[in-house]
Amino acid sequence: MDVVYSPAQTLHHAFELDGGQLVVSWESPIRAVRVAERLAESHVMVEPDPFDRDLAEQVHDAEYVEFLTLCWDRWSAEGRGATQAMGFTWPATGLRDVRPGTLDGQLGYYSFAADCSIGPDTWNSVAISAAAAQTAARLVAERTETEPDRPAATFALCRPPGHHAGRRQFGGYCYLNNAAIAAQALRNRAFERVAVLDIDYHHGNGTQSIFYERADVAFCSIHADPVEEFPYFSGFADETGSDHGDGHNLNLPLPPGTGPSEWMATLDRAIDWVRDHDPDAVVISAGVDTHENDPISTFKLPTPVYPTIGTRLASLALPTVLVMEGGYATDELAENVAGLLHGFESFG
Ligand code: SP5
Ligand code: ZN
Repeated sequence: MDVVYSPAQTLHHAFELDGGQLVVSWESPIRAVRVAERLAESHVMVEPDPFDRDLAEQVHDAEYVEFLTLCWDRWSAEGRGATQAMGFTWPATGLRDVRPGTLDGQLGYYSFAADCSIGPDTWNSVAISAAAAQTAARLVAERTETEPDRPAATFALCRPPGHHAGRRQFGGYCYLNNAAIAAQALRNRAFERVAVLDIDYHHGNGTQSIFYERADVAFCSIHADPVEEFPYFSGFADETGSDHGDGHNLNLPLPPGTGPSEWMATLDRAIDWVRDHDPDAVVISAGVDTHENDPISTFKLPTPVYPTIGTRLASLALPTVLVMEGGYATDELAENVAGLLHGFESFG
């Protein structure tokens, strides 16, 4: 399969509040560098199309996208360019969800976590990362038209990741929701029903919330139980969708420390659920922070399991956009991602 990626996605770097201190983010540019180097040995690398802002505004509020584009300029115009922009107060329960006029107020209004800052290159990398997902969806749509009997698949090497970003909230290292953008792009083509299957270690709260009331995009996530793990306030098993989306959301939380046999059995449940929804195309939120050496996660998947995961995903036999999400074990990341793709490609 082709890989969509631009080196401009490495320009962004951020800080996160961890253990009471602002530190360099685990979500480092080296992640993309290593994965791209590795995949270039075995795959055709494609440059992303120009960022489609109208498409992004189908899954994000236009005012939020505008905020992201201008945030750094406003921050540096206030003379604060020596640090990165980050909120410090949020409209939590009991407070009013009103949009403030000042930058500090808006940074809180438009985010939900202090693990995600905005610097001089953030918007550039974020837009190009989203464009990688958008382009992968276009390639899958076009290939499905020319070869309808052979399920097309493309890998969007997204960095920064996207699945925590909601309609108007950044957080969890995510600013624009790449997987949601890919799913919407597929919907805008010939695909009537799309399923997003999220295998990142963390719950894809942003993707869930974007599609929660919609029947045309189903969402299923396997992740660490939010009772114990980020994002804490979303990802419980009783979140099943609402309004038109009722029954179109499935969360499969697992305890910290979950190992490969339990995780693979859960993947089989997720795949059965997706198949029951009979989608025309699928988006995989492909995080590999489930790996046993991941520095911020607790699952225990060993490297040799990723090809098996890829093969199972391919057994859906559907047009597929794979979107990279998390994965912070920088020494093993490229091998795990390559293994996932090779396993996918070996199916059939
Ligand atoms: C896309 C994605 O995987 N986002 C994850 C965001 C998680 N942010 C909170 C991380 C808290 C990490 N605490 C680590 C303690 C290890 N010393
Ligand atoms: Zn994650």
